[in-house]
Formats: sequence, structure tokens, C-alpha cells
Amino acid sequence: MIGRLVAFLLIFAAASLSSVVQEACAADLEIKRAWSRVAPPGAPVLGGYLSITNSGVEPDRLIAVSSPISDNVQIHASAINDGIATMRQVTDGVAIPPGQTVEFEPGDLHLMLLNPKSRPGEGEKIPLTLTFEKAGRFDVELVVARSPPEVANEHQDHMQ
Ligand SMILES: [Cu+2]
Repeated sequence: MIGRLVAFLLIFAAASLSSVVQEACAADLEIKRAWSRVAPPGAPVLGGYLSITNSGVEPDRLIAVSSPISDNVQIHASAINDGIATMRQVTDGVAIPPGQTVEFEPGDLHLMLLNPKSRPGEGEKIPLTLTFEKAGRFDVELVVARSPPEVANEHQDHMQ
């Protein structure tokens, strides 16, 4: 009985050790260009756009998104069917393959914050938590803007 318990504890210790290693890999994900378009008063949804780069060697998966200003943040995919723009909710997460960047942008994959409790104005920020299968939770801020952040700004951010 005691032998079994020791074996169990050893397995448990090994398991928690591997989760520590996985957390270290969190640095393999980089989230950039996080923004939201200025919404009109009373808008029923806010859009969220960002890019996620996986510079590691393991695939990861975005599995959940949350925000204090919306009880329901969804991942959507846009498509054009018979000339009509449509979107559907993506419920099984989004793969972030190693060595690749996945873009969430208008007219493509995007985030939607349903029934927002507030609609921040231009230049304000919307807190967002992204949960990845392996890398865990990332807190980011969507900057509210009228158009996507310039690539030039992105380079400036890099130099800081
Ligand atoms: Cu949508």
C-alpha cells in the first residue's frame, strides 16, 4: 500500500515537473498588434484583432478568450458565401502551428466581444485574457483604434 502511494507521488512529481517545463515554453508565443475598432454607441458587439506567433517547435492551440467587459467572448471565422459575408463561431479553438503566425483580422478570423458592458473610446484599452492549451494564460490589451496599427509602430515596439 505504501509502495503504491510512493509510486503515485513519484508519478505526480514527474507530472508537475513536466508542467513547469511547459510553462517555460509560454515565451514561445508572442502576441502583437492587438486592437479593437472604435465602436458606435450601443454597438452589440466589439471586434478584437491580433496576431499570435509561435516561435517554438510545439504546436499550441488557443482554446478560450475572456474579458472583464464581456461575459461572452467568441472566436469567429468570416467567409464569403454566394457573395454574402457571413461568420460562424469557432468552438474547437484555433491551432497555432510552430514557426507560424496566425492573424486575427477584419474579414478573417476574429474575436467578438458580445454585449459589451462598456465601449472604450479611441486610444483606450480593453483587457483580454487568452488561454492556450499548452502555454496557459496570456493577458493582453486591445488598443481601440479606427484602423489597424501601423507595421512601423510594431517595429518601434520591438526596439523598446
Ligand atoms: Cu464575428
